[in-house]
Amino acid sequence: MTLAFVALVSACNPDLADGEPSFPVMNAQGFGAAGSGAVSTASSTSSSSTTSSTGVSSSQTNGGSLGSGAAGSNGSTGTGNGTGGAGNTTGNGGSGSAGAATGGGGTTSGGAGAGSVQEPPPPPADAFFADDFENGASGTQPEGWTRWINYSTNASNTPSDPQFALLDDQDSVSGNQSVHFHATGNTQPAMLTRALPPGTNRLHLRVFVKTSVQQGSRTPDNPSNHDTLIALRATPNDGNFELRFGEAKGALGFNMVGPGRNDALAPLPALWGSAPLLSPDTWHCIELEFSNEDPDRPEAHASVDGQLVRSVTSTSDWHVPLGQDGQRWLNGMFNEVVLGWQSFSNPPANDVWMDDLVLSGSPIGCD
Ligand SMILES: [Ca+2]
Repeated sequence: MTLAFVALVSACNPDLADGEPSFPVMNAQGFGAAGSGAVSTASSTSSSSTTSSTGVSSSQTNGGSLGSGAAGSNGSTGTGNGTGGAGNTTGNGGSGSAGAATGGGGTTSGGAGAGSVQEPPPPPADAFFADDFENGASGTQPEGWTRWINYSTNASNTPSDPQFALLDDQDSVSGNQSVHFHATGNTQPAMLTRALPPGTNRLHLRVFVKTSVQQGSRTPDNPSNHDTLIALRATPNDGNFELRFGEAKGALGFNMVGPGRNDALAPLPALWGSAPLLSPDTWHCIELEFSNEDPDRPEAHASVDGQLVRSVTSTSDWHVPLGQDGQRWLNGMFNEVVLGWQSFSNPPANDVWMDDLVLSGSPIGCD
């Protein structure tokens, strides 16, 4: 809570294979200091009847006791039909609600920029896993997860390690804790993995993420190519067969490795370095959807704070041609879900916090 470049450069550091070590609408959840209200916009769908106004949260601070919604404008005559914007959490927020209605100009009122933390919505009925990272003591590995740190499920995982993935009571969306991923070493992963139910071919994932390093809208450096926050993995304890979401050449996007996947990136080069982005040090709601119900038409979609930021629905959405085994690029990927941080960019170090993960067969939502 993301230009044009040379098209066929290697997706990764040419000296490093990926698998080789050497290497809530805006739902920021804030805690602490007061946040600022967001601006709501009002639009008229016709000149005579309906006014709708949708609150859009803008940037937020980390904290918020009380955000106030700003006034919308330009309500027109007619029936107010506004949608209350989410003043979720943090100090963000407010938003506009109803274009009011009578006779003359409609009005838009600032919505609730409530200072209290808004808990995420309950998981949908077909959710099969949720973790608010409240179980276990701060500084310990979350229960039910396997670590994948320094390319090993057996690596040390303590607060003094250069890479760790541990519960943290210093920040959270829900409750008092989140999971904190810390990485300092080049290309070294600080990650947790968890098996998916056998037979999964559609996955919706919702998680709140705060990253110290901005993701998206960054000029790709050399060898900057991709950073992973969330992934699907084909084989336990193997980072060489994955579909990843994070940053790809300075833009929010996907990267994949494995047979015929060719370290492909999405978006295409024309969008490398472009927005949207994950602003740093801010909680963002990330929603991913992966569908392989028709293996000939796999799809991956990513949304941030309720806005779709990237879709891959065709092999031509990848920046390089795929091999034969890559044509059905989601085949075999639904064995594990991976959370954390791994960077093939420069600098690679980062601190990432995540909270309120839900895995489901249907959309989950942010607020
Ligand atoms: Ca929590």
